[in-house]
Amino acid sequence: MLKDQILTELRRRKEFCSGQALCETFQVTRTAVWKAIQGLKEEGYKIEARQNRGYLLHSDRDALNEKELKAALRETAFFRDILYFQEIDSTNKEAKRRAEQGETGDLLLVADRQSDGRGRKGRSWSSPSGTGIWMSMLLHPAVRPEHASMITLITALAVADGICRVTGLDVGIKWPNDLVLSGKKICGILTEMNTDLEEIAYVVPGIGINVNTESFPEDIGDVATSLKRELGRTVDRLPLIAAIVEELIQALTLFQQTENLEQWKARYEARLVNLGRAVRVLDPRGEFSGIAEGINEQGELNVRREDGTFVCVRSGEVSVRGIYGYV
Ligand code: BT5
Repeated sequence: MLKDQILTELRRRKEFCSGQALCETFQVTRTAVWKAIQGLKEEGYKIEARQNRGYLLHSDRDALNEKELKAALRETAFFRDILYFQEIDSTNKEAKRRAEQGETGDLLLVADRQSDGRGRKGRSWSSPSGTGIWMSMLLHPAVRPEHASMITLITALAVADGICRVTGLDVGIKWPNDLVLSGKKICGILTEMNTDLEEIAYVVPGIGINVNTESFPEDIGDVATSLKRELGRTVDRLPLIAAIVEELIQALTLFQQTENLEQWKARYEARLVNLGRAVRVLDPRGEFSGIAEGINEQGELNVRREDGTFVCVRSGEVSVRGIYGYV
């Protein structure tokens, strides 16, 4: 395809390349070149056009599209397919739709923008274009339904490890589903599933990461941060997605064999920002306060209540708030 040929040529040249030269190289018209360039821009490539000089491709490591994504993810065999959407309502919703329509393979779905991104309990998740990683997996794991909630914790740890590997940032985990830096949220995880008593039909862990966000909507300005804000520089999304997906594949493969968190407990607790801190458990059956003392092998948060009794708090049932602010 002309688009691919032009992309390869611009990459090779690493400097301005005139429209005329491209026409001659590929034996096509100016209009065809112009159209191909527009197409590449729509796919997210940053191509500068200057009069008398032609076209220049700026670093394209951040261009998100299906081809780049598949190229960046070496170990694609884990997923039956990798899907990219420039815009979609929500990657979680799309994953569930595909499952309900009969998709039996595992999928990775990545979007540049979500028009209706969601958090837990239908809360909205800000997912603008060009700055974040909004992705979901459609999984059909061979694990018992009561063990599925551990997938959220495993996902959180894998994402934290991936971010740390690429950026060096020491990402914390707020049990069970938030990643935090400087006491603010950089990532949220929403795991949805369809199970009956006997088996899991499918699980959809959805991951939202603020990567290069500079300013947030007013209502989340105090609680949200991004990797760029914390690092003071832009982070390319593609290598980050690749590192995170690698961690996820490793962890999920191992989890299906063990179905408990024994292997992860120590590493999870090392990142756990709640550890040793006061938490308020927002249990619909009655709120209570205590000190978070770590997790058990089922992924429950161990909380010592003020009266000295010990409670294992299951994820999915409750929210946990730090008594002093967000964490
Ligand atoms: C979450 O919910 O943290 C889960 C977020 C999951 C998002 C991913 S993106 C890909 C996939 N597709 C989806 O539609 N969802 C998943 P929760 O713990 O309920 O937190 C939601 C709250 O976080 C909101 O009520 C806001 O206060 C705040 N919030 C919204 N957008 C945010 C953002 N971009 N960064 C940080 N905080 C945000």
